[in-house]
Amino acid sequence: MQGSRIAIAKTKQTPPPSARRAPSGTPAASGTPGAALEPGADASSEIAAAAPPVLRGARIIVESLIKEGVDLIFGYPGGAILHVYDELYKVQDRLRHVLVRHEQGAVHAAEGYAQSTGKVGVAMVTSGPGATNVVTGLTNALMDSTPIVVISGQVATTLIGNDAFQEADVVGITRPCTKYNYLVKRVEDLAPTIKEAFYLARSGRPGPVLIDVPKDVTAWECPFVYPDKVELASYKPTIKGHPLQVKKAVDLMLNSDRTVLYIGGGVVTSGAEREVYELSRRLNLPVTPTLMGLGAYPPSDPRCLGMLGMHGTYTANMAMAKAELIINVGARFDDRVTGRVDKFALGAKKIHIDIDPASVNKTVNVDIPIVGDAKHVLGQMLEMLPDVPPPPRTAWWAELREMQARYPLRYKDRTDCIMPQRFFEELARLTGGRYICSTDVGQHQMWAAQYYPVDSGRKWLTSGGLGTMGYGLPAAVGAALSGTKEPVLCVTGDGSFQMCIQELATCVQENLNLKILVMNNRFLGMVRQWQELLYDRRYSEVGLKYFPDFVKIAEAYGATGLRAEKPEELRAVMEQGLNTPGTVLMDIIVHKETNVYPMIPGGAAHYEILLGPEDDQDAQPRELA
Ligand SMILES: Cc1ncc(C[n+]2csc(CCOP(=O)(O)OP(=O)(O)O)c2C)c(N)n1
Ligand SMILES: [Mg+2]
Repeated sequence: MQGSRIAIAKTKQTPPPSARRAPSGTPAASGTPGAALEPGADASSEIAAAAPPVLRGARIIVESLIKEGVDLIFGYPGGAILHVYDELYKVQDRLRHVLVRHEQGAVHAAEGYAQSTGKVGVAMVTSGPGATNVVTGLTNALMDSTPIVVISGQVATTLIGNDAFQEADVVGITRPCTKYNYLVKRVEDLAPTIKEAFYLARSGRPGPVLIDVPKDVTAWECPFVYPDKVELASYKPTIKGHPLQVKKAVDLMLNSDRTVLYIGGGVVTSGAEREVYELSRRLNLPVTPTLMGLGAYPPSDPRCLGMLGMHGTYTANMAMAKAELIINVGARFDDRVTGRVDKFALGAKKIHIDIDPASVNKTVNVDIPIVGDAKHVLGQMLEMLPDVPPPPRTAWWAELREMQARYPLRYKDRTDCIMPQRFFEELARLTGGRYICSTDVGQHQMWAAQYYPVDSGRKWLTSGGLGTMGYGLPAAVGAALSGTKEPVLCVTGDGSFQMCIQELATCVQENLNLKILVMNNRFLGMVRQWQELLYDRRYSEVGLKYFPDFVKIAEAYGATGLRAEKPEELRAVMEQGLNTPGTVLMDIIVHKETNVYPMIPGGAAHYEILLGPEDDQDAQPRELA
């Protein structure tokens, strides 16, 4: 985590203090933000006409957001951010605010919006508890390289450090979980800071940026000019790969047989799907995506080995263990992928393409590091490749095909209860993987990753790095508000769903076309699985002894609730749920004690992968709750 935060040397140009005006009294009195700009007026035309309009800080914030092209923000108001909410009220026709029910929901919604659109997601919260509630979301976005900007209110500059009401050291608290953060103490700094924040959030390795704005700064006035560029001498992300490194990598690729293309979320971020496909096609390379890279390569393509990692396919993991060359594009050798690092892919040379220099040689030393944007670097590689037919790699493919035939993803279906894998197969069959799908964290997430054939990286929303239970529903809210016409799926667990369940109100309030599928195993299933396998079945606090009736909860919030308990009900309930307009919750009761396989236990090597029992040993469900 330490390496994730960027260091920036500041050379900021700000207008002279004389440009600043004293606050013009009470919030009510300062409600008209500079005579030059009436509510709803277009600041840009005013600016072009004459001297810049004098606006109060709150108005500068909303005008700056509009200048950045933001038309939707997620948030929750409070005292310290009141001036800004007052301005939001006046620009409703240009900047839509969606009221969530918890600030964590606002940040995850901004993440879901960002992930599904490629744009920067924005959240706005008040000081103190409002701001501390965003810490999980910021950390989640940092780990998964999601571009978001969070604006938090702060107590007035005169009160900072006084233990004032709803004061928290938000810059201190969020320093390790943001790509960068700011405390803005002068109204003149607001517009340049917002410009810079958006640039930092979306450039290089994207990530979360927080801007903490004291209440008096939002009341002060100054001329509003939105900068048209950002100059940061010490922050210049490398886009183009070093030509010599690229050449070395291409030579190695051309001279290696047992090669694997290992792709991560960076492929989605840089929009390098086509280049990855081309590289795989022209070199006849097997491809394995990480959890974050799902959708970046067509799952039905014969060269796709399926997901890699702790619950990845046997073939994908063993391909890494047996490879002589691994080409990592936009992934970060996460421990869920490498397993035991000192035993990881010992026979393989490694090429690593990553835009973040801090991610290179961090956990795994590589032979050819290439810092640069994945799309750009792969483009350089494709240009260097000779125009010859793809190499057959006959022995390598034969070995991989044999593994695939021997150890496919499999499970034993049952007639007396719904097997979790059956749930996902049915969902895949009904949707073809074409809908945006968010997940929560746990067994359902892994089965979704294994069975939901998502056809684009931007349609797959999951908390990979942090593994945040509670992410799924608000992330789906953000995606559903991104302009998609199709339904958005949220696959969640009975535990995870209860972590941000309050966002059901946001779904109904916004009349979202959202289909929530609760894979209800009455357990914190993934933890139970570990306790079963690694703690001799001592189930410690993983059986949800009380759980509410999710159908009634959905109805209480004004959504539609459906339930399937028997295998013969599954398809009909899913069909009905997917075809019912608005927000629908499907409570799917599945077998309680099924495990996700394959599984590489934490700290084990790839070759220590555990396979599922061919015959289901969970045939007799054990009651524990
Ligand atoms: C906020 C948070 N707390 C705790 C965990 C640890 N954890 C990982 S998976 C899991 C169980 C999730 O249960 P559920 O949502 O029902 O999913 P299932 O595994 O049963 O599919 C827990 C507690 C976590 N990932 N996130
Ligand atoms: Mg569960």
